[in-house]
Amino acid sequence: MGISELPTFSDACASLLKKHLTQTVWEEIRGLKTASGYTTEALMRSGLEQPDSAIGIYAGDAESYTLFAPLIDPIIAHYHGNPGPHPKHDLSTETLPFLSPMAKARVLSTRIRVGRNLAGFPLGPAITQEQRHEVERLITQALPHLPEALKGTYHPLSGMPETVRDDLVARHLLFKSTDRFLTSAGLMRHWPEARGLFLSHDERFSIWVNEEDQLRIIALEKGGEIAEVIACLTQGIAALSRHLSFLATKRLGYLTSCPTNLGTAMRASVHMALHALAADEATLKKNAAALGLQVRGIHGEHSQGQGGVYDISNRRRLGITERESLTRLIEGINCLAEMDERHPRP
Ligand code: ADP
Ligand code: DAR
Repeated sequence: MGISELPTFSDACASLLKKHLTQTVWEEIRGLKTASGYTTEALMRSGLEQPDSAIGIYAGDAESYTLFAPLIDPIIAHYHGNPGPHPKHDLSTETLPFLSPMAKARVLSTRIRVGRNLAGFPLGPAITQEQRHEVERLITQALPHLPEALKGTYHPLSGMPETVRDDLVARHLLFKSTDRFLTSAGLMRHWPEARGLFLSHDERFSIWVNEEDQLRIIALEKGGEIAEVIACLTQGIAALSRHLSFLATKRLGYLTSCPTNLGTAMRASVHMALHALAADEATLKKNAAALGLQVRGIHGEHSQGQGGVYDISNRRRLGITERESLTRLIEGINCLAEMDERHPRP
């Protein structure tokens, strides 16, 4: 039975769902359902069940982005800053700036990932058990076409010993198996069926299958050689794109289950030691936000910094090219390094 009245939120809730679900918007979207059966209630379930959500909604299919536009569009504009039509993708690295020596001395590792979802299927929150297995099959059929340098092994999550999974998560190579926001969104249904990790033999390239998005294509290296990491990622994306079709539109770029990942669906992050700025994490996050950066803990979203090391990444992904995102990230990292250098040590 769907929700009949405008949902109410606690005073402590600060989600974009709460901010943009006005009475007018509610009357425009209440009782709607997409062709794959995704309802208004399903769209909002994560934000209603997890009041500490920052965003609070997940799309269930491509149609969600048009049918529920009265609610999703203001959330997109709020998060991505009125992005306009998404520009042509640009993964070129020729004109990328360099990390300063101060920044390079602080950057421990670099990870760049993109989210992708297969055309012809709903997104994770609305996909059926059978469709999720079909997505896994199509992706694993494309893996042999990866170039020699990216060859590796696909590890299904089903049957993976706990100790192996824990080790891969600890080494930042595999997604966590519990996330209450994803659970509320229906993204953990039939877990761990049809979920898995492709890992190249040198562990520089990996693909997460059927986590928050159907693919997270990832390149990860020690140090701060951002151009090398994006080159590795681009090689992998190009090979997969020759065998798989991805959900995308002119307006929103690559479609993803969470609206924060639309557009490039790229999050480029460095693990950065900021021993002086770590003394005041709230100020660090404010300064990073002013530079268009997001601060996460060393185990990603909803985790803590450790020993002054944080995950610093680009915040925006829509209405901006990959090259522009990387340029702003590098410039922002250089600024943070300078602030950390100048800041009195605790
Ligand atoms: P996503 O990047 O897919 O949005 P998370 O923020 O949860 O998801 O990060 C996923 C994993 O990637 C976490 O284990 C996190 O520690 C790891 N990670 C992110 N950036 C880096 C980095 N620069 N170096 C090493 N591991 C990283
Ligand atoms: N936890 C959800 C999603 C925020 C963005 N992170 C994603 N998509 N992993 C929230 O609404 O806070």
